[in-house]
Amino acid sequence: MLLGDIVEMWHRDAAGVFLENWDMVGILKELKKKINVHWVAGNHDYHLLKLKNRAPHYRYPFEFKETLELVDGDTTYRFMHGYEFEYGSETRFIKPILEILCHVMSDSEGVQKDEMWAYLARKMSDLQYSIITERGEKGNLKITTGSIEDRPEVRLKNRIEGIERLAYAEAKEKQGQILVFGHTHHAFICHGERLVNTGSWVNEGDPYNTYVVLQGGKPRLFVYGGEEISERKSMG
Ligand SMILES: [Mn+2]
Repeated sequence: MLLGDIVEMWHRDAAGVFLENWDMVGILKELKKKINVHWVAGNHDYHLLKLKNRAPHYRYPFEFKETLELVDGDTTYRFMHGYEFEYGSETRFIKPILEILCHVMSDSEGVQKDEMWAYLARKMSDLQYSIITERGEKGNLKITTGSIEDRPEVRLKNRIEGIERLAYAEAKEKQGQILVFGHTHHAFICHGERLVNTGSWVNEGDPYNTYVVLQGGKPRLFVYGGEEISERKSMG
């Protein structure tokens, strides 16, 4: 199960990023001969949802899903990337914007930001500036500003708790389900083991290179080539 943001389509030409990562695609295609490989799209590779297999005309090596449920005995594992928990009720408005960001094709002449990207990022930043307001602890109005250009660990730093709280509320709602998400780069399994974050393979998180094994209704979190993370996070 690949849980989204596998490739960065916001800052890169969509064809270029896959050419550059062709070895990864090859490895996944090989893996597909032995096991089922599922790919849930994230906010940075959102455009993949548009790639639908329509034989005999279009044949992609994977089906790309927005969410996916897999049943294992009495347990249903529900997979989603998790950007929905960042955007909350704004999710339906942000989706067309995610799609546009994937289309910017912004590595023209090998630079990270072309004019179109710079323009959109500025517009998006203005938009974020006006909508991200929240109440502080003591009822004080707190205005948090952020830019879509910030790297995830900067952009999400003060928001991870809120994202995790929304994800936990979602997980609690559905009995017999384990909700598995990513997006925040912050790996954990909650007390009661109803909510799991798989972490990331970008070397910014602590720990990173984490993965989750789901078997018999029980999630387990590991560092690749390292130990199992057996502590469980209190969600209040
Ligand atoms: Mn994401």
